[in-house]
Amino acid sequence: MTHAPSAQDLREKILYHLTHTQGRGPEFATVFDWRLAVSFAVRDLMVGPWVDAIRAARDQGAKRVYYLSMEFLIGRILGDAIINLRLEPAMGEALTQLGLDEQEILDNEPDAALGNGGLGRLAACFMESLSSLRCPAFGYGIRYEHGLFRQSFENGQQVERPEDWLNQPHPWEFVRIDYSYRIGFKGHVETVDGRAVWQPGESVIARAYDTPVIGWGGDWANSLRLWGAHPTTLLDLPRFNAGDYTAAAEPEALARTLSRVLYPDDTTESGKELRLKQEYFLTSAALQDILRRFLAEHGDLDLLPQKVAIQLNDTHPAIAGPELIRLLMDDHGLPFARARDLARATLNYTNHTLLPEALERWSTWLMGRILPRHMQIIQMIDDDHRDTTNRPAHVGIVHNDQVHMGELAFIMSGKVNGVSALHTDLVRDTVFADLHKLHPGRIVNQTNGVTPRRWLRMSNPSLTRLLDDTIGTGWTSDLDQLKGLEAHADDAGFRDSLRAAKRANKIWLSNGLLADLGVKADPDAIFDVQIKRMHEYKRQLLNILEAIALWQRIHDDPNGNWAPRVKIFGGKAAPGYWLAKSVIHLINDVAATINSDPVTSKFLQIAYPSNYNVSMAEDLIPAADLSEQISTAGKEASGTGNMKFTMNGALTIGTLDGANVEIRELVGPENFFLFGLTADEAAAEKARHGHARAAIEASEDLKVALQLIAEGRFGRAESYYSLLDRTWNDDPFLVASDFDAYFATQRKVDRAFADTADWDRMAALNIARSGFFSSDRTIRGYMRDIWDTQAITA
Ligand code: 26W
Repeated sequence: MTHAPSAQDLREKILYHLTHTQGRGPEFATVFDWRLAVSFAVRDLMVGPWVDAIRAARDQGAKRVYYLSMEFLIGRILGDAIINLRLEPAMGEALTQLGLDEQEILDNEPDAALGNGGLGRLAACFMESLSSLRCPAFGYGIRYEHGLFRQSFENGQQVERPEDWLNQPHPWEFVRIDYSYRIGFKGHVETVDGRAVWQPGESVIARAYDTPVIGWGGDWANSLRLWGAHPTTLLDLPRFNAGDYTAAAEPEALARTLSRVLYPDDTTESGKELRLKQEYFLTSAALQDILRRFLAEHGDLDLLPQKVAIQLNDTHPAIAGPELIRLLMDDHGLPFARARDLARATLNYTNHTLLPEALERWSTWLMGRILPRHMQIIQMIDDDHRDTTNRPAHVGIVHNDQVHMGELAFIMSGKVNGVSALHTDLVRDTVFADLHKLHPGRIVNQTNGVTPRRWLRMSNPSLTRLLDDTIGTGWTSDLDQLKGLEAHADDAGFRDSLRAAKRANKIWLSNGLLADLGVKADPDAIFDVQIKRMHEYKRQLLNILEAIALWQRIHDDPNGNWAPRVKIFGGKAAPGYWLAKSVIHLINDVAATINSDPVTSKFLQIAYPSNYNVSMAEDLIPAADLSEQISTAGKEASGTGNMKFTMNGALTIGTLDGANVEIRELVGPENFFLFGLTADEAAAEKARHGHARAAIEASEDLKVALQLIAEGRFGRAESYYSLLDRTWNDDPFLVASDFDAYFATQRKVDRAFADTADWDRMAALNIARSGFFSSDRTIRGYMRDIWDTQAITA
């Protein structure tokens, strides 16, 4: 960016927008008015680099990256834009001069919660890194009117309410009515002079809404293009005039359902017709827009793979294979084989989960009804793959009247990647073992990463100041520079400053927990944090059972030298996932009993703030001492929260799962609290009949904890009979088998935390060695190994 505006400049720009955009005088302005005025002032500084970036990419005929995702878990935008435009400290000064509280202004912005969890947040981190690396790219998603539901607790149980971030003006988007595409559904396919012609039975308009994504340094911005659904006909006037008002509005209502709400499931495919229509709505609009831009710059379709790289964020946009072939064959007259090769050389697919219930399969009946032409093309792709490879009979896309979207995405992609080293090995050895044998070089690994701008510089100013003072600011765009901290890990002064930075965050959080939840969180206690979606494989149950066992131990020896601990949980359960919801209920019931227990309350407190989201993560992670990454080995594809905690100086207690393996390798096994079965051992244990009961019988602590629940010490025992029954008789995620190891490791954490110098040294080394987990490194890997794209230097 040319020159960083001064506080004076910013104050004038803000007052300009308050008057001219908000139409308010300062004395009448609400926090909302000020927040909009500040946002427009900041946005003005983004549009220049944005327009320049689009122009530079076009003028240089640059290869573009297109990231197709059903989810972008963006969170708030204002704070991140201020950081990336390098507007601090001028913005802080300007707001103070205007008599405004910066945090209050920032907190007034609703989260853009257009995602469920890891996959959606990764997409948002990737967009920020693509801009920070000046890599020409577009993110394509859906402009859901309602993002992930708002969670509240009633009698300790999760209640969902619609989220409506758009019920107020949204300052960051630009509507692009000139970029609108017709999206067809249903109908039938005719053959006209030998070419297939699809006659859709119904259609909607996809309209583009663009949000600039500014990179670090503020001199490049890419577009996040979100599609909103609009009716082809606004109002059925004859019906309206006939007084049938609801029927008259039906076209509008029907169309808008396509972008009305985000599906809140993050591991179980819904199988719902509307979900398939949403996936096609996004994919077709994106591909039509990509081909329009490509053809505007390059006439020859054979150049497509040289100028376009498309990444499919899991199987959700996997219909892209058949859709691109349809557009190339039916609209551009290419023969199948050429269309197939061009599509395969352009498309790439990332797998984010091995959970069988998360792998999308659509019935051939539903696919044939909603997308008749695509069902034909899917069959052509499957037949062609059968005929051009000597694949075993059981391998393929269509079988048992279902279209397997993972296989379709694999077969139609140039590169397929997993999201951590362990996960990619498991992808090769399990879910895609047969296809891996047929296409040995296709699967590559790209271990996930997170953006250090939002997850360190923006959300942890106290640590950021210490880093800047100790090693300069270069780490923000080159995270490997954190390595420079190693030399300071043995310096008591540095360690004290590190502890002071963490303590400042803990005190801030402690005040919030007291005010909002009435929980007394002693800043000298271990802040032990588990924040992520509620799911059995993430084993929040193991964590709360350990809390109950510890509580009992303290009762057995109230004068023991117990390390004070505050357990903090955060996470939503998919509305239909009743078992995860009963774990939420249990955590809240256990908290109610333990927090008010006079014998133990000074040693153990449990806090579960509701409505965990990106903004809450930004508040909790900087204040954490201990990061809970305790999934059953082999189940968490990567994890990204684990990376955020590590670079914020929290130590990890975890299993050898997902990216935990690489975190432990890089920070040093001695600076990581490892426990539990490995992925292979877990698979063997799971196959062992009666493993649950045997493990429980062998663990006194666990048996007591389960007994206390069954006795109704935490709310009504009946609420947990099915949870207890499943744990005793099934325990599919080996909570019982890993319990004692986990309990013992937590006691190790207690002892380690007491040695403040050593703990701080370990924390310093975790930060110093977290450089690898920057999403800049990850994106450079995709650019090198998958997209073959370069950054635009000048
Ligand atoms: C069809 C329903 C559905 C929706 C979302 C199924 C599966 C998903 C996602 C793939 C679930 C998800 O978010 N996976 C997480 O992706 C992260 C980013 O790669 C990983 O770090 C997590 O380990 C993985 O669980």
